[in-house]
Amino acid sequence: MFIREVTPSFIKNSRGERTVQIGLVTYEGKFKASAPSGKSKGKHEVPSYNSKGIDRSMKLLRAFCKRLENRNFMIRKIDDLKLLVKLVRRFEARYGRLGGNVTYALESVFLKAAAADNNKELWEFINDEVNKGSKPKMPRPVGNCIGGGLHSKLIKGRRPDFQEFLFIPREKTFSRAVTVNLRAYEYARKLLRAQGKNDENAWRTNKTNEETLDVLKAVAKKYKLRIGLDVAASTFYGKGYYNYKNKNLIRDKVDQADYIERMIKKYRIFYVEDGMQEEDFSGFKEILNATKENKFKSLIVGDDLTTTNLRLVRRAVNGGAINAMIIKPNQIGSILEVKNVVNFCKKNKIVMIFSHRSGETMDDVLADYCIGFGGQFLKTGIFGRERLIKLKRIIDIEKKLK
Ligand code: 2PG
Ligand code: MG
Repeated sequence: MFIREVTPSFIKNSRGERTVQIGLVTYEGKFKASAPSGKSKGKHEVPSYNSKGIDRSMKLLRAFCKRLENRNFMIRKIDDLKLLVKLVRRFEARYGRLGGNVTYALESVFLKAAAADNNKELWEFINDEVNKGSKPKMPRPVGNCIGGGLHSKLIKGRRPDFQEFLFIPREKTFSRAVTVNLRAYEYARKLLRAQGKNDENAWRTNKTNEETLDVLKAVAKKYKLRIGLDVAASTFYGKGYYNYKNKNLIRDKVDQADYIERMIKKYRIFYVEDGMQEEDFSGFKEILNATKENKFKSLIVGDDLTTTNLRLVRRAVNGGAINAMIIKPNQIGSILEVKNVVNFCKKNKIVMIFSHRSGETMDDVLADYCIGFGGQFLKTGIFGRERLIKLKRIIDIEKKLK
C-alpha cells in the first residue's frame, strides 16, 4: 500500500487527558487509530511516552511520520509490520523514544489500512493468519459494574479497596450478554444506592469490599451471572503489606492470599485479576492451587503481573501462577508482541481476556483484535460511549457471521 499522508494529532480520552491519534491516507482510503491510557498501570509496562513527556513524543512522531510518506509498504500478514518496527527502532536510536502508546497507535493504523488493502475486515485479516481462517468464536463480555480503588473518588472518605466488581454473563450470544449486563448494571445502581460513576462508568460506593460483593452477588443471582474482581492489589501494596483503608487493616502476603481465597469460596467468584501485588508470582500460584480444591472453576488472571510481556507471561505460566491473562496492546506497545503472547497462551491453554484501559478513546479496534486473535473474553465498562462502541463492534461482527 502506498502511504500518501500520515498525520498525528492530540485527542482527549474519556478522562479528558490528551492522547495520540494517527491518521493515515492511502489509495484505498483514510484510516485512524488512537491509544487509550491506563491509570493503575503495571510497573513493567513499557513507558507510554518519551521520558520528556507527551509533547516530546508528538514532536518526534511528527518528524517520523514525514519519513513514512510516499513510501510503499507490503503488508500481507502481521509479521510484515517488521519493516515499520525496524524504521521506528532506527529513528528512536537517533532521536529518542516515541513511547508504547505511540507505537501501538502507529501499528494499529497500519494494520487497519493493510486489512483494507487486502479487502478484509481487520479481525478477518488477523484471523486468517493466526487461526488459519477458521470461523472465529465470539468472546464473552467481562463488564465492570462497581468501582473502587484508584479509579474511584472517595465518598465520605471511603470506597472499596478492590478496583473493579465485574459481571460475566453466561448467555450464548454476545449481543444478549451485553443486554443482560446493562440490566444488571441498572439493578446494581438501585441496590447500591450508587452515588455517581467512576472513570469507567462503574458505580461508586462507600461500601466495604464485602458489602459490595453482597450487592454483586444479589444482582448476579437475579440475572444468572458469574462474578469477577479486579483486585489491582499493587495499588494498595507497599513495603511488604497490603494496606486496606476500608476497613482499616493491614494484611501480609499470607493473609492476603488467604483473604482472596476465602472471598472466592464465599462468593463463588469465577474471575480474579491481580489478587496479589505485581511481582508476587508465588502468591498467585498459591491462590491458583487453592482454587483447584473448589467445586467450581475460577480464572486466576494476571494483568499488572504479566503486562502483555512474553518474558513475564512465560514466567507466570511456567511457574503455575495463572490460568488466564489480560491482553492490553499498549502495555507492550506492539501488535507483533501481542501475537507472540497469543501464540504462547494458545499453546499453554491460557485463557485470554482482551481489555480496554480506564482512559479510553472512540477507537473500536480492540474488538477486532479480540476476535481476530481468538480471545475468550473482552473486558470493558458496561456503559459509556467509549465502551459501548467496542461492544457494538463485536455485536456487528457476530451478526455478520451468523
Ligand atoms: C485494569 C485497567 C482497566 P487501567 O487495571 O485492568 O480497567 O485499569 O487502564 O487504569 O490500568
Ligand atoms: Mg487490571
